[in-house]
Amino acid sequence: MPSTLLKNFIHGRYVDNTDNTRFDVINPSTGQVIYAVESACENVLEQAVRSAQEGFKIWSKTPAIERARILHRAANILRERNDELAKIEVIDTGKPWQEAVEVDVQTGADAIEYFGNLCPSMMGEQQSVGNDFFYTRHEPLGVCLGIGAWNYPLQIACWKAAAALAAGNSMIFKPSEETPRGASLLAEVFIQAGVPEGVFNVIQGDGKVGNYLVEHPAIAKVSLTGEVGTGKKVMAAAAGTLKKVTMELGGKSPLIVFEDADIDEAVTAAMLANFYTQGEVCTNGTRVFVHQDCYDTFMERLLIRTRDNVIVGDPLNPATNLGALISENHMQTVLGYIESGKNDGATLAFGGERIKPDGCENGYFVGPTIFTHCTDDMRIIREEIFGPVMSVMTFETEEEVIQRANDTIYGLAAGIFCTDIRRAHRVIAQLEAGICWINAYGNSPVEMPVGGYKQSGIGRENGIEGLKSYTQTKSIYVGMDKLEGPF
Ligand code: TXE
Repeated sequence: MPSTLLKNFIHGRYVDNTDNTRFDVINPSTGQVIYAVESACENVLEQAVRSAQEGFKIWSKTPAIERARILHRAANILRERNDELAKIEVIDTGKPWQEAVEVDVQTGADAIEYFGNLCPSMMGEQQSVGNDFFYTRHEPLGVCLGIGAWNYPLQIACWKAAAALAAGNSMIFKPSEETPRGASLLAEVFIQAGVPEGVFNVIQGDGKVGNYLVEHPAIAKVSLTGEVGTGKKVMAAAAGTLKKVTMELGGKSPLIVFEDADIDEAVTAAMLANFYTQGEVCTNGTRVFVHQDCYDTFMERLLIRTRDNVIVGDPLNPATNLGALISENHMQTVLGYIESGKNDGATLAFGGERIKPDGCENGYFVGPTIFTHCTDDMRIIREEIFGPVMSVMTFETEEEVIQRANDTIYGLAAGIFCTDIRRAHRVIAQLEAGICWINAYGNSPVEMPVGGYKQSGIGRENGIEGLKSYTQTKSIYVGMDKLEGPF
């Protein structure tokens, strides 16, 4: 495949579109076009559906142990190609090499291995009812649609494909138009590992291309990772054919630091939850509530470590730990939020500027930014910024901070730092969030189901629950006595 033009991947090969629509992909750290992509036209989309239906017929009848074997091979190939694939993620997303080389490919491979392990464990139940009995079958759904966001392109494709394929489905995957390559490379790896043609197709394009398949009657389920607004559009479009949906959406999550917390760990968590992947992580703890009794110590250490330890630069430089935002538009959005924080009266305690690192002067970098003296009504407190912008507030009582933490339409994640174990479990049980951490932040092992409360999502990815979301249960009742009736 020439590196300058990426096409749609259908039935084991790259295919031409018939309307010549294309779009460019830009390296966020340089602002340069790196390759062009052919958008999927209607012909290509219908080809993808027919191919996925063919693939489903074969794959759903492939013994689970064989599906497991093939998925394990795919996981091993991903691990062998870790560095090559990580570099592609860095160039497409602008995220630091030091993250991608450790996280993006490995967490994708882990998911494929984990769901491969679960394959043969998928069993039905049986129960006697008098002389009769019933049993259940957990059957695949058919052709599923995965739609990815741009912050973890390969990982998101792996997380959706792993569960879908393990359950015996086929999947058509549309990556974000910002970061198309990772999913295509996964499709190549699956073919190399022995996944039959059509079981995992990759189509390219924007929301319109995605919407075509969301509305398509042959698609049984949609799994979206994206913004809340997109989730509402996709769910509405899916309603036309009553598709199953899994929605992994945005958040504005609280990170609560109690007065008995280990302050150094709490500072580490706050920096991870706001500056890792330059803040482009859905579960980020962007509302940092610090108890008034430890606020001064927390802020002193946070500012010193932000000044001394955050290195903004060329994402390919192993020393860089804060990379470029995904696009010029998104950089302007983040800078706009910073302006709104200042206009609303928050104190800009650190950063707030566009950065032009040596050699990356045309890249889309915003430095680590910290607001203090924020109030709950400010836009930077109510809306997802999806950039390296931390908003810090103080609180006095447990009841107060729980009420304020829950005062949001979102409910994706939450973190607590304290040493009083009773308080930790008492408070976390009252927080309206689906992914929670106590004295930790951001870890998301594939064994753990993840997903949001309230408007942050529907359903769960990963864990056994993630596998079940790609099956449907059939109950079969067997009459063992002569059937009688009143008619
Ligand atoms: O999302 P967008 P982005 C969230 C994160 C942030 C967002 C950033 O919180 O809100 O994702 O990613 C396609 N019909 N999460 O900007 O714009 C679009 O082409 C069908 C949460 O990419 O919503 C892209 O492929 N498809 C997550 C995808 O939707 C449509 C973790 C997402 O685009 C469409 C990571 C339409 N009408 C990021 N409109 C979690 N909770 O785990 C757009 N798309």
